Amino acid sequence: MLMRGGTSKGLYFLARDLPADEAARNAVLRRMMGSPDRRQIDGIGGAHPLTSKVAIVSPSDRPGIDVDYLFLQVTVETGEVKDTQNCGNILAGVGHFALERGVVTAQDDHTEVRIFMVNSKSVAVARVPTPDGVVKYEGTAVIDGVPGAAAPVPLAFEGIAGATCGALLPTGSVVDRVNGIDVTVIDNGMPVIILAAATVGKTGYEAPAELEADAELSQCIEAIRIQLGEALKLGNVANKTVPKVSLVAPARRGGAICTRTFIPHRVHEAIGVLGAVSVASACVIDGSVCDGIAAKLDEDRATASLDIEHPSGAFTVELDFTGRGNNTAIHRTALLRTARKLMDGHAYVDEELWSGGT
Ligand code: NQM
Repeated sequence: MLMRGGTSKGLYFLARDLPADEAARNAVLRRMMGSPDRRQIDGIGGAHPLTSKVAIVSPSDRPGIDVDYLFLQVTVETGEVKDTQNCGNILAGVGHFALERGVVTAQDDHTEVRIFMVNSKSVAVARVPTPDGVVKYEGTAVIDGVPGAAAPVPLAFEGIAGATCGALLPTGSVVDRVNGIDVTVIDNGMPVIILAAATVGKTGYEAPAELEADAELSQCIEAIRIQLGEALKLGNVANKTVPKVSLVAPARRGGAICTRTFIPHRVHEAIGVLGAVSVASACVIDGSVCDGIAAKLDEDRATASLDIEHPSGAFTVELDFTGRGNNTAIHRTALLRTARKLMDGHAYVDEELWSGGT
């Protein structure tokens, strides 16, 4: 099934419909998407990292969990298939897909689908509208970065802090200095390196294409990523999709903070779901790079609803938290997405790929 999940688009499969062998599965997926090729002309991928994504869904045997969701990124230019990151946008369609395929039984009005996110070994709960037991896509919810309106899908997350790097603040510090630039490294579901746009000579309000065209900036960001990748025990991240890098600046449209996010070699047209959650989390941590740039929160705060501005609008993240600075703990994260079924059918790849050919 081809679905839009949040501001991304991808192919959704039941695990049993793909080859069990990982190499054969990846060969099928890259061929189906049309990679390696910048235009993905011989496949159904959308020729951008945000539209070259895959969700693999299976019934779960974990207690209290309905389905397991494995996210795979098919790298447009190289055809590599990577499972190193999670994706909260594609996640937005997983509940609908599981209901459509009969893996989960619809309740009346809405169905809560409990999803184990295999990449980050953490749990998300999607509240899918199912009036009269039928998945509903039409509605009045609007998310920035997607034209029009659709049915709302509230998502809540459990246990996402440190999902990839082991701790909310994986370096153990609220701020680190790398190559002379202050950064906050944070992992609340997605490892993100945050730096003030001004420290790399940017306003933070540039268009994604303008940032992508700046070779000097790309080199500077990549050098920081590579150094921190080693420090975070992620190995050589030159060829990995994490950590992401967000440049932050004061909000311009009444939100909490403004972002431009490298994912990491293209600049996001909006911001990833868990990427936004990680930036929002840094906004509630005293002394982080966001402190002094983000809108001030009340002193005795324990919850926050933060509008994370991005190139195509803003993304609202709700957080419940305790503690301050290095001792901050985030207990609840919730947000709103929409998703839409676009197409359901057969995609064709060379016969021999199904049996393990490359
Ligand atoms: O951060 C893009 C997207 C994403 C990831 C990326 C995402 C997330 O917008 O949870 O959703 O950062 O590669 O799909």
